[in-house]
This record gives sequence, structure tokens and C-alpha cells, in this order.
Amino acid sequence: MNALLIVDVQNDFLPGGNLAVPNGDLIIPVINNLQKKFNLIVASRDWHPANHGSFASNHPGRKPGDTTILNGLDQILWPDHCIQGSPGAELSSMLNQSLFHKVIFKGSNPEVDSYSAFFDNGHKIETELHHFLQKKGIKRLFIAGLAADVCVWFTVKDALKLSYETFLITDATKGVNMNPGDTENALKDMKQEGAILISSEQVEDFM
Ligand code: VGL
Ligand code: ZN
Repeated sequence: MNALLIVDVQNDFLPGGNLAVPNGDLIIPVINNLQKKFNLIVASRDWHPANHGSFASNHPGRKPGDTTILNGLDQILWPDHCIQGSPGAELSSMLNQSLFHKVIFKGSNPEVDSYSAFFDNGHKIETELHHFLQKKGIKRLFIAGLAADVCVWFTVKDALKLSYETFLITDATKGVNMNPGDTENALKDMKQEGAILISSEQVEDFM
């Protein structure tokens, strides 16, 4: 069985948002079209409390893009984003949500970031995602969304570790590129780890 996983297509990651992915909005019609090809669709949402440790604003004197150590883990500091209940945390109103079977919330613990839709960055706490997909008999996971060089990247890596046959839909993702070359590097890494990079038009060939 196949599933489509749509990562963090939330207002703060779209143009005009607090942590905007350049041209992030361009993937939304691609994703809406892709959804027609799947019987199981899951979305994730970044869902931070205002005191989240990944926000530069919670580290006096530090600015977005700086790095720090958060509970023993390397942490990039981000602008405030996806604060629980804020408009920036909403899924885009342009995204068709009527076909979603499940929405996974992540990043609620202020002490640890959670890029992957499967695990927190310390790999200590698991979301419901793997259990849900297993229950549904999913073997092949097609991944889309934002950002290619952060949450999509970590989600793809975890999917591979969990032994899903993992596809990244390259025209249905975009990177934030906090540092130049981040997206290129992430795509290269995903490929090297075993992800299959395909375009949305190739999806049926792999189902
Ligand atoms: C993300 C940075 C911080 C993402 C989430 O969804 O890619 N990026 N939090
Ligand atoms: Zn975040």
C-alpha cells in the first residue's frame, strides 16, 4: 500500500510567513493534484509553544540563523514560527485538506526540536505516524511539502530508517536555504541514503 505524506504546508513556511520558504506556494497546486492519486494521505504540522527552544527570541542576544546547543543537540535558531493556535501555524487555505486521513502534530516540547514527522530530533519520542502507517499496511511512502532541507529531509531519513520504500516528489517540495546550498546538500543526502527522487508525473510508475 502507498501513502502520501504532506509535511508542514503551513502559513509560516509560505511567502509572507515568519519562516518563508521562497516559492513555497508553488508546490500547493502540485500537491492538490497528487492527492487524487492516493488512497491514504497524512499531513504533518509544526506546532510549537511560544517558549520553544528553537526560537532565537527565547535566547537573549541570539538571532535567527545562529546555532546553539539545545539539551545536548546542535540547534539552528529560527524566527518564531508555527506557534500553537496562531494563523502562521494553520495549514494553507489553498491546500486541499478534505482528503486527509490523519494530521500529525510535532514540536510541542519546548526542550527539543522535531523536524521529522516520525521522531523528535533526539530520536527519543515517537509521533503516531509510524504506528498509523503500519496499521494501514503502508510499505511505500511518497513525501512532499516544506521545507526540503529541514523537515522533509529529516522525515525522509527516518522513513528510510523505518524501512519504508521512500520517494521524494521533487516538484512538490522546496527548501528554505538558511545557508546557501542547503537544499542541494539535503537532496544529495536523501538520494545517498536510498530515497528515490521522482517528479509528480512519475508517481504512477512507482505505485
Ligand atoms: C521547519 C524549520 C523549523 C520545517 C520547521 O517545517 O521545515 N523548518 N521548523
Ligand atoms: Zn519548527
